[in-house]
Amino acid sequence: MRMKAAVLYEVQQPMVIEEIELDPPKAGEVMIKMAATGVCHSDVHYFTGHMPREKPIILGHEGAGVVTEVGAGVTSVAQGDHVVLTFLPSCGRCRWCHTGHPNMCDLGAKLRTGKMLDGTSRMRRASDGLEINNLLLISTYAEYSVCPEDSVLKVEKHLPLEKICLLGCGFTTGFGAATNAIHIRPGETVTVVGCGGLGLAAIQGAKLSGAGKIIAVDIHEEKLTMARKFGATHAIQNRHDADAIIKEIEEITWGVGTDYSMEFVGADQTDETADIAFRAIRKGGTMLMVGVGMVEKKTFPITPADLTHWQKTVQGVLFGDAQFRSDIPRYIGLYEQGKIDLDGMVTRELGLDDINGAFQDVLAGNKVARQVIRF
Ligand code: CXF
Ligand code: ZN
Repeated sequence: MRMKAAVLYEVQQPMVIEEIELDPPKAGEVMIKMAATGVCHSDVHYFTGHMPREKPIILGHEGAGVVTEVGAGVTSVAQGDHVVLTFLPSCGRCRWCHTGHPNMCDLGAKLRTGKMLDGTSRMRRASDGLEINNLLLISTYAEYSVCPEDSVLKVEKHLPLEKICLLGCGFTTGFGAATNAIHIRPGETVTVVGCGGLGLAAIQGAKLSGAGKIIAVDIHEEKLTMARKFGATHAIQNRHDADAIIKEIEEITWGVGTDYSMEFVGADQTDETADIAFRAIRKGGTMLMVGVGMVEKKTFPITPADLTHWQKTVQGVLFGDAQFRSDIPRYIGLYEQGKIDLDGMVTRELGLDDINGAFQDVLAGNKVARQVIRF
């Protein structure tokens, strides 16, 4: 079948909206008519080349839609079902899926190829048959996605797909970091460095866990305003003076530092923001590294003594350490009770044709929490 999609041919060049020929799902795959997809900073890292990928490629890695067709052997969804698409499939059979960490599923090793799990592609340029790579098996910047059954989760039909699409990456990554990877006790203190979509979700997680002080740090004043709205008790503008920021955090925490910190920047400022997050925590505290960006650059600015003398822990977290088949339903429950705010995270809705402008707005950094493309 034919569909419209946004194709990236070269880094930092506008994506081209064009006709793509999409093959039907093979065994274990499903076809989804996309309803909505979020613009995540990781997509922008693929666009800028900070996270290299084979091109041409259709980006987009969080979404929601309706199943239109299923391949042989598919059992968990059927035509007409509503689903959330996630960027990390879970096979349910590997060691990691079996030990409570489907976010580390062995299928992750196959996500970089741009091909489906059988090594072939389902997408070709309609005009000449040129093969198009997929992103993380789901390529959601397209009217339809053919992806593995293992990448989708059935959800109830009354839910707004243009909001719950955030559960496929951004919200779950941030909220899960704050609520799965660490266990904040009521009254404990947290520093959140980087207050885009992920950071704001983490602030919601920290608040719901009963954190006593949630200190938001960001370059942009607008992001700090949003951070306060989602539960930050303190906001510090990052004017590239780490010493001043740490001094302020010490003042807020009676000279102790926070129990936890989370770093959500992961871009070319990581050496600065990781330094802030690391120094923000108290003796024996835990820092979570969640942001990704300059994946090939070594930026982590600490010495062994920084760890040992203060007995600090630094932990990486992927996809919020989430078990998406049980965590996403939990988050939906919290959303329906009004305990988490997905609606407020969506700062703007747009069409697929607006995608290049949406990426520029992410790069500008100050305007948006999450932009959602509706089909
Ligand atoms: C990332 C994590 C690394 C792979 C791409 C997606 N998470 C959030 O965007
Ligand atoms: Zn993402």
